[in-house]
Amino acid sequence: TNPLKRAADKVAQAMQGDGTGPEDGIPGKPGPESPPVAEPTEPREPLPPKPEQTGPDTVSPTGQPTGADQARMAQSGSYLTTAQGARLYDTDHSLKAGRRGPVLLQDHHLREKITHFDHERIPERVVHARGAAAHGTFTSYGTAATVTKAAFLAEAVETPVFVRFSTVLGSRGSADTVRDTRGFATKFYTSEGVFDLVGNNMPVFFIQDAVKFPDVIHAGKPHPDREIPQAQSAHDTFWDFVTLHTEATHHTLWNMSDRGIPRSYRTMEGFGVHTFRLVDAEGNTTLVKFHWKPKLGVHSLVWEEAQIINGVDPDFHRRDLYDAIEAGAYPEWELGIQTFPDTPDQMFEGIDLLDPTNLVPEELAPVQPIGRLTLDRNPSNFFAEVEQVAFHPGHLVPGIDITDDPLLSGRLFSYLDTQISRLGGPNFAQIPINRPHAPVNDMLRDGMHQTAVHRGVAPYRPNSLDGGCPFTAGADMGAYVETPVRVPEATKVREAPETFQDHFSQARRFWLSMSPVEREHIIGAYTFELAKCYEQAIRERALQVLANIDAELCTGVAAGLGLPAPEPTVPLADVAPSPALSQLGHTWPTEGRVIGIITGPDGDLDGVRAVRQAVLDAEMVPLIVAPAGGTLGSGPDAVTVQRTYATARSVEFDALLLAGTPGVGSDAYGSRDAKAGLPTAQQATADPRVGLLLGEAFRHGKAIGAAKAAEQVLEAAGIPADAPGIVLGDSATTALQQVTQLLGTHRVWERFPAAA
Ligand code: HDE
Repeated sequence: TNPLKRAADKVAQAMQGDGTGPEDGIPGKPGPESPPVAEPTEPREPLPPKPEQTGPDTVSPTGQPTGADQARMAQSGSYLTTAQGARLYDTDHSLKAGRRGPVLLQDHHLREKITHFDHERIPERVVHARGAAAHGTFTSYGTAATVTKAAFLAEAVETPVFVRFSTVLGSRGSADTVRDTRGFATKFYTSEGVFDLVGNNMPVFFIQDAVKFPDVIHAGKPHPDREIPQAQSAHDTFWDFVTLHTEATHHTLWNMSDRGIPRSYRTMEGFGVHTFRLVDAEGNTTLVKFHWKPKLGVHSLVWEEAQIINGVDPDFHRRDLYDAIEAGAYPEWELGIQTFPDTPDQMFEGIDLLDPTNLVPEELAPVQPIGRLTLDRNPSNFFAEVEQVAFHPGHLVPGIDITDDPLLSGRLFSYLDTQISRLGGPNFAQIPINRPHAPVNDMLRDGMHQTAVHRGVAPYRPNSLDGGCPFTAGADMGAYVETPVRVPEATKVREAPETFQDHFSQARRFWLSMSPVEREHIIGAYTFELAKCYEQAIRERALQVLANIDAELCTGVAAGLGLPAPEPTVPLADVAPSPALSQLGHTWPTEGRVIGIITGPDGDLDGVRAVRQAVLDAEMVPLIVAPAGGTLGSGPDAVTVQRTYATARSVEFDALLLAGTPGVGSDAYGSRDAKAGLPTAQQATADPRVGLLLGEAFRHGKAIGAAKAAEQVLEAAGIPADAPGIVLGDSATTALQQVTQLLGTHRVWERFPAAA
């Protein structure tokens, strides 16, 4: 018997649609004694590739359209093949000498499959390894056209973008809601080539000179001996470094503030950090700092919430971004610039613009909006897009230039270099997600993973054999021409400018700009992190740094550590607060916020339905929490339960509603016989998990709405009905309106002790 022949016959049979299933003797199929295997055997027409499977690019590295090629690469055919395109009849069994015999080395499919699998992983990013990303569009207002000739910033130009958010310290599989800086990197596929704005969610950096980057990262990463802790700054090496290297003081303070634990990527600001130089068509230059302002406002978690989420849902931010986009709640930011005259000293109001540990208060230089970013499409393949995207601060377009910020200079080297080991060679710009949408016509050739088939014989200039092509363009033809900035006559030194020596006044300004609750959170964060250090000397040194920022901060942390608060060693700077730095005191849109609707086994279904609809009408996300899964009620009006008491945790909700109150009144909440069906709130009272849900939400400053009669449930959870942010209405639906208003300020801030 020829197994191959029989397999081929089998497939032919299946194609005729007899559908009898596997037979005895087909290699890899069970024998007659085995039960039939339920496995599809009938090939069907391939599904058409999903639109997003065609990838974001429109041209190949050689300028050829790539659509057809990409569709070919999508997994969409009916027959499984090898990488060489040979059809396979079995992928479940190795080729063996007899059923119980040794596996044969000649099994190419086995070797190809395993070899490829063995090499599926690439090195993760040395920093910013953990991230999530989305596609979208940037639409410019044209307001920057007065200061830059960049084509994508002219009026009403739409530019496709890909944005990747990330943490810095953790590895690829680490949790999202750790205390850390977040990356906010945007790739603009402009008509003049790719522009990357590789920023963070904090406007300042730990170091002033790129040569220190390995130091700060080695200090922040897990200890080299035991490789712990993961994705944390709460350990000795980090605090050892940032207390010895006091230029890190300002950034560290940002990390210890609520900015270090964002509620969502959608509620983060982004900053270009460095000062950049914009150039207009006449060659006039303006210094700028880039800002991303989220439409939903800047919101953070509270520390306990962040820690719980790390266990309950380590993918919290990734999931949030993906879900929001799938739900059509497209995240939006406005891009803005602060502009400064390009003076020879590159100072503004006494602030050195080349020092990346400095920010310029918005009160001194307002952020002027120049365009809007909307993220509206999730990646279709995480590896191909999110993992392989390669950003670089040196990917610039005409009209945007760099300054001599020494941190930026080092980055210009690093980002190109790192891709060579991460993406396996110099041709990473040919990977679909990295391909410019502008035509590419370079003379770069060969190398690992070259996928272009270059034509012509003269990849050099000057040449006559290719007719002198390609030609270089002038600035009037859109070439990137560096701005002829004067470099002062100087002597080679390894030294920083005098103005880089002030390490505390900007930190003090940030501290003074915080509201009492935000200060309380900062004190809590420093106390937590330093208490996790083993070395007493490091704690003491950290207190000395804090004393040089502010006495209240220092004494607060010292009290928590049980140590004396030292006196400052530098005069405290006389700086004015910048109210724009505080996250409190504003009202924001609430769309996309998540409302937990808690109900009992026999909750008033109409009430639940009504409040669910009201939440949807308010463009928020209702999640029904019930004792068990499935649906509430039956038939077409049944309400799907999204979370059970066992799977719900307060941290995934922005506010809670106690819903389903049949026959509001004492009867509904107390005296009815359990067997007759417990009303909603009675069940809630009885279940400690609901008590925990309410207690946590209360502690974390979340609005809680309920029908008046649910007061007892709140009481049982230890929540006074007259506490701030507790809304009692005739029904949960009536309470919702006020709950939404409270959500506009993100949290019920009065509940935090500092506000009392
Ligand atoms: Fe980065 N940084 N960085 N960084 N950085 C990287 O590049 C580096 C700095 C930032 O989502 C790496 O492709 C040096 C500041 C983001 O793919 C690497 C210095 C800011 C991302 C690198 C800095 C950033 C990175 C690792 C000091 C905010 C993630 C993988 C001079 C303005 C991009 C990679 C993504 C990634 C080097 C400082 C932001 C090693 C040497 C300041 C958002 O090249």
